[in-house]
This record gives sequence, C-alpha cells and structure tokens, in this order.
Amino acid sequence: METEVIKLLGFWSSPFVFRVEWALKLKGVEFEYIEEDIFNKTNRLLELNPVHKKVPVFVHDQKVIAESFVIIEYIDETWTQNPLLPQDPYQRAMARFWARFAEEKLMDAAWTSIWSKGEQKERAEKETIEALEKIEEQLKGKKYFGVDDKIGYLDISIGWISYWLPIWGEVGSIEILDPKKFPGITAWKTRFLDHPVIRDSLPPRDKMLEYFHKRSQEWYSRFGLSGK
Ligand SMILES: N[C@@H](CCC(=O)N[C@@H](CS)C(=O)NCC(=O)O)C(=O)O
Repeated sequence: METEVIKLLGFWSSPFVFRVEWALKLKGVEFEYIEEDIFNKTNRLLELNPVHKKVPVFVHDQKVIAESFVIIEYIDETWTQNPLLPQDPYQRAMARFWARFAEEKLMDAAWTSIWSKGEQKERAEKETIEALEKIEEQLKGKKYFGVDDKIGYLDISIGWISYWLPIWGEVGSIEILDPKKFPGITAWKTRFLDHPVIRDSLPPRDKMLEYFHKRSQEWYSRFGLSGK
C-alpha cells in the first residue's frame, strides 16, 4: 500500500493554521508540518495557493486545498473518526453559521480594537463585546460548543478566542474577556486550553505578545485614524 502524503503549510502564529492542526490531531491523522514565512513567500506557497497566497494550505496526495474552513470540512469528511461537525443538518448549519459569524464580526472588530485609538477603538471595542455576547449565548451551560459536550467544529473554529484574544487584549491594553460578563466563554476557555490536543500545540505566549505588538503598530501606522 502506498503511503498517503499529508502536509500542512502554516505559519507559527496563525489562528487559521491552528484550526487545521487541531482538526488533524483530534482525528489522530499524522501529517508533515511545513513552516512558511508569510513575509517572504516561497514559490512553493505561491504555486500551491495561487488564488489567495496564504496559509494554511493542505496537501493530501495530489489534492491541494486552501482556506481553513474548507480544509477542516474536507478533513472531517475524509477521516470520519471523531466527527467534528454535528450529524444533524440543522446543527451542522448552526455550527457553520456561528463559525462564520465569529470570523466576520468578532475577529475583525477585536483586532481593530487592539491597534486603533480614540473613537475608532471605542467603536471596535463595542462591536467586539456585542459579538462575544452572542457567542456566550450559544454555550447555554454546555462544556463545549460541539454536540454531546464534545470538542467539535465550532470549538476549533473559534478556538483563537481562548488564546489569541487575551494576548491581543494585552497588546491593546484592554480586557476583552471579562469573566463576570462572559462566564460561559471563560469556563470554556479554561477547558479548551486544557484539552491535551490544544495544550500541547500552542506557541509561546511571550513570542506571541512580541509578534502581535509589532503587528499592531504596523496596522496603526497603515490604517489608524484613516477610517478603516
Ligand atoms: N481566510 C483564510 C485566512 C488565512 C490568512 O489570513 N492567513 C495569513 C496568516 S495568519 C496569511 O497567510 N497571510 C499572508 C498574506 O496576507 O499575504 C483562512 O481561513 O485560511
């Protein structure tokens, strides 16, 4: 039997790459990880992802797939053990809906609230809190966002809230995840970060702080007060 080629092209601090890594690890699928420099892209990356030129890129034998949500659905359908998406079509739809909501509303607002200043920061902070309130409601006392209190598609899709978001908050000198305001998310965050698959794969906090601090300053000089 020929061995399968399973590769993940990533970047060490990317929340998009981590969701793919977590999906593979939760399934117990072995893969080769290849670190790319997103500031100095290799021909390999440009050839494998000519459309977006971004990581993650997933390679399975001759097949190449980009975009993290598309990749994790492919992984879930290809390696069917430990399903990530719920079996019920309505619950599947809801998991996708909230994953996309967090990506479109929360991530953008949260990141803007960190690097911006003044009115722009205030507006973004408000939007961040409003989006988090909606996500808090989804937990409804559950351990995880997945069905049967198991870690699933939505947990890994919004997994960045557990680790990246507090680091971003520290960079921007704001407390985004107030435990009193978000008791459900706070408890989920502790549980999620303590899950063996997640715990053992996170990049060092100090390196993340330094990296995102630098990135936030770059964003401020590019987009600050320009009405982004
Ligand atoms: N929507 C994409 C986002 C991927 C993304 O933004 N990746 C960043 C790394 S965090 C990247 O490759 N950036 C390079 C660039 O923007 O040129 C996904 O979900 O996979």
